[in-house]
Amino acid sequence: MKALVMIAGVLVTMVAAMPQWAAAQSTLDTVRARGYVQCGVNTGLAGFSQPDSKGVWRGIDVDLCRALAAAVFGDANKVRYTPLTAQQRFTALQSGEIDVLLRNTTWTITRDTGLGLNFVGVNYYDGQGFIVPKKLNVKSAKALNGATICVQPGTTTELNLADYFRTHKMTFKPVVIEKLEEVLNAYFAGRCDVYTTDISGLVAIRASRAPNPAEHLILPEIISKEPLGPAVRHGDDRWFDIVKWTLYAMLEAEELGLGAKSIDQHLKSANPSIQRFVGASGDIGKGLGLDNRWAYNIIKHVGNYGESFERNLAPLGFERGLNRLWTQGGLMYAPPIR
Ligand SMILES: N[C@@H](CCC(=O)N[C@@H](CS)C(=O)NCC(=O)O)C(=O)O
Repeated sequence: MKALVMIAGVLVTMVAAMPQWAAAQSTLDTVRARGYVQCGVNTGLAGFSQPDSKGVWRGIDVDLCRALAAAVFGDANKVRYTPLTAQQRFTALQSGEIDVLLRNTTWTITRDTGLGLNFVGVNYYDGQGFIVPKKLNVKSAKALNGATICVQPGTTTELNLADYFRTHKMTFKPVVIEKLEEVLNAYFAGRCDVYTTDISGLVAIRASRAPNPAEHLILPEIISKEPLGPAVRHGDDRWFDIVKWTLYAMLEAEELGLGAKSIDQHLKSANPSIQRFVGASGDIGKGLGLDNRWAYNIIKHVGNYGESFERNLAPLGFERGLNRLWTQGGLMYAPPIR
């Protein structure tokens, strides 16, 4: 009897410890065994993740997903995408349907501590704003008292909106619609006076979706901090490291002046930072459980952060702003790759 109780006790302890252990081992192994990275992305937001006219996904979130595939497989095409609304995104990560959430998601403490996930870093520093048709003749968010406002549920947007109006002792009528497509139809059809989301979303939508972009004004107020970045599951440390350093490799490459076209010319560079980066010296890739050419592969096949920004966001009218490198007055700063 005693022996039985003891065995049961040991079993219970093992099972209790298992999810941690399994998660710590598994995502990199799962990705390798499966042969591709499954990324949770937007349902389609220009500049971040959106299929082009040929059905090829493009955007800075897509580039980060491709960079992960390049780091793991040496092939940026070993990726698949799961389009997710704001409300679906965290469940998809928790359930294991996706390996990483790369979908303009704001890093907040409650998401970090309450949802069983870990934010990896920031790939776009943003803030929330408002867009209005110019014909309403509104020049400031402070003049929005009583407005009808379109917003998506399950977002920080919804919460900041309520805070902002309460703080400024104003009222508003929310029109809450889950799907981006539908909320935009509502705004462009005049079912709400205002649409609110991250300013990146407003800039992208005005450039890519407005029948006439010049008819819409993004108001000057930035009402929140929205650091957007990838998230992985809690207890998935090895995978967490890989996603984190993939993002940092893209930033570091920009700082080192290494781009998709130029990196091959630097393979024999005498600069020790570049030698480590391209895997010519040291065992940095091995430390991540990857090939030593992991970072070279990212840059060769996808490019550095600045190149991704130029390709995806600059054509929509985005400024680098806070997303400049720290050496150029921005917030983008990668810890040393050494
Ligand atoms: N950053 C905010 C908002 C993110 C968000 O979902 N924004 C909307 C508007 S730009 C969006 O991406 N919609 C696209 C979709 O639903 O697929 C958050 O993390 O809650």
